[in-house]
Amino acid sequence: LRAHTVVADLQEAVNVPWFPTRARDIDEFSAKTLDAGAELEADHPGFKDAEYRERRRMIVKNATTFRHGDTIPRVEYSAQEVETWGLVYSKLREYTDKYAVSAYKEIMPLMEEHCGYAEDNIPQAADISRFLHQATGFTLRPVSGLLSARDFLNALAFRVFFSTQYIRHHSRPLYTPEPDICHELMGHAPMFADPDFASFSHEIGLASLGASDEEIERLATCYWFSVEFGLCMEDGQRKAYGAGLLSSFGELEFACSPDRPAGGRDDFPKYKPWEPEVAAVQEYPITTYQPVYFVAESMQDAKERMRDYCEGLARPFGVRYEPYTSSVSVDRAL
Ligand code: HBI
Ligand code: FE
Repeated sequence: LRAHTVVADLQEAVNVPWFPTRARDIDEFSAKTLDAGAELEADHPGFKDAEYRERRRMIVKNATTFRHGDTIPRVEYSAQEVETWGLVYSKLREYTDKYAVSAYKEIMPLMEEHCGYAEDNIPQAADISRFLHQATGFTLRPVSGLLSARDFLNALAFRVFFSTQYIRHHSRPLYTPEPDICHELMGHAPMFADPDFASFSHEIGLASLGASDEEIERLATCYWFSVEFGLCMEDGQRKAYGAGLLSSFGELEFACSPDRPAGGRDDFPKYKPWEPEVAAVQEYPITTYQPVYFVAESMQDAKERMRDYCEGLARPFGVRYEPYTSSVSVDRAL
């Protein structure tokens, strides 16, 4: 209650954008998708498939009615959906064995055991959410489409990760223009069971609360080069922890293949050490493989550098996370 009063005062005094201070405040913006959510662009592989579009509308209903604390409704996936999942799953299991960080490789068998991950079964968000909550306090929350970067990052401050429940179109099993369950559940979910990665993501979330539009842009770019496309050294080799890599075997190999000559070639990526202040302003394409990757020394080092960057941000107030109540308290003095 006190945090709420302080936030209202702050907004009036210094023009700080509204931000959630309790996990249940996420209900206020969880349905504010940028596109129509269930509607598809003309170049989407499922655009002309009326049955696919109806299926998407059904599935995203879960997201629009969901309230904080609810159990995520189960989706009964069709044989065709399971087949698409199976194709992606078997391919990615093979490549992540080679190129994923060890945390991912240790967590994945646990998710097969406890969350129903299998080639012939699509795991349920409800089971994954329960598993993650026990591991690091993270939970999943269903979402119907893309949110603004601010809203999406704000949820991370409460250890909440927005996750779609629909799958890509069966005509292009190895391609998707947007997040789908293959990306969320194979790419993102396992990493949230890792304590250092969870804290890393939480730091970005806390820094995004009430941040300026410019700072949101920089934090979203840090997110891109870490949570989506981050690499980390292990035993002298580059391994992937970013979900954009872990859910794309083609780019995973492109980014982590060990035979990249020093000095590089134009068609090979460039590698830079993970420094959030550098990553925050690095340009990037969204429709091709990344020309630049940032490589952390370890997940712990990535987290500490992210925390240092966030501590250096100028905000006219401080926030502190209160784990017992999943809320943030706001201090005026800074
Ligand atoms: N919304 N549902 C959803 N999923 C994302 O991965 C996502 C988003 N909105 C914004 C966003 N990602 C990016 O801007 C991140 O860099 C924050
Ligand atoms: Fe993602």
